[in-house]
Amino acid sequence: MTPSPGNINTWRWVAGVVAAMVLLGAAYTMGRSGGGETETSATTSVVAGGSASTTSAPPTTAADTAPPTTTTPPEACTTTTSEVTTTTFATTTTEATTTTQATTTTQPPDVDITASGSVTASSRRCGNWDARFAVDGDATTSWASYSNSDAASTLRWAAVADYPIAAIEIVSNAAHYDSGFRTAHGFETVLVQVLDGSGVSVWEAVVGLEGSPDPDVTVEPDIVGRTIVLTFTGQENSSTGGFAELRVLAAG
Ligand SMILES: [Ca+2]
Repeated sequence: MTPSPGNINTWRWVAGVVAAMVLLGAAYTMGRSGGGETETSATTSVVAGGSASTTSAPPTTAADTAPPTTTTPPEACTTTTSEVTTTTFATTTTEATTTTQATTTTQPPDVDITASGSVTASSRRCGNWDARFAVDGDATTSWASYSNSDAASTLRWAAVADYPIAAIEIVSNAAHYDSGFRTAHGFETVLVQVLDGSGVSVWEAVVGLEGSPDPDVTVEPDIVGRTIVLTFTGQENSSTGGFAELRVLAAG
């Protein structure tokens, strides 16, 4: 049988309906199987005149949804420190610095050379009054002249070699053992001379012997000599006069 045009249209309509149903079924199946993803578009508002970029928020993770962590507050510090430091400084510094600078230029002492010479006198009184009593080291004995009061009396000390004559001392009769000879038995002046080896005077001095007893005399020729001559004038007694000791000192 030949289909009529009316039947043909009917069949076309039915076929279209069936096709549509098939497509709908297929589409439903795809949606159920998860083959499609649902996209969520973020809404972006663009203000007129401006620009904006959109960054999708990262997917939420489990950590982001973890409950808040409970933090234990720190404990109070109860540390007790007991440090008693006792430092005793008992430093005693005693500085007893004594600096003694006694710079003394000590010259050697003079040397008594009286015994190195021999003595002679222009005259002598009888008894224990000769010239050696003027160099015996005893102030209680004396040499005494035997002469007129207006004459000069001499006593000579002579060595056999030259000496650096540092000092010459003359000791009076003040300590004589005979108290009657201690006064009024001296002289008024004495000339002290130092002679060299040839007998020439190289040093001399006149010393006054005022008073009675006579004063002790010290002269310091500080010269080299060999002989010493003492010349006394102004005898206090009419017939005699003298002195106790002659000391000759040489430089050390
Ligand atoms: Ca004497």
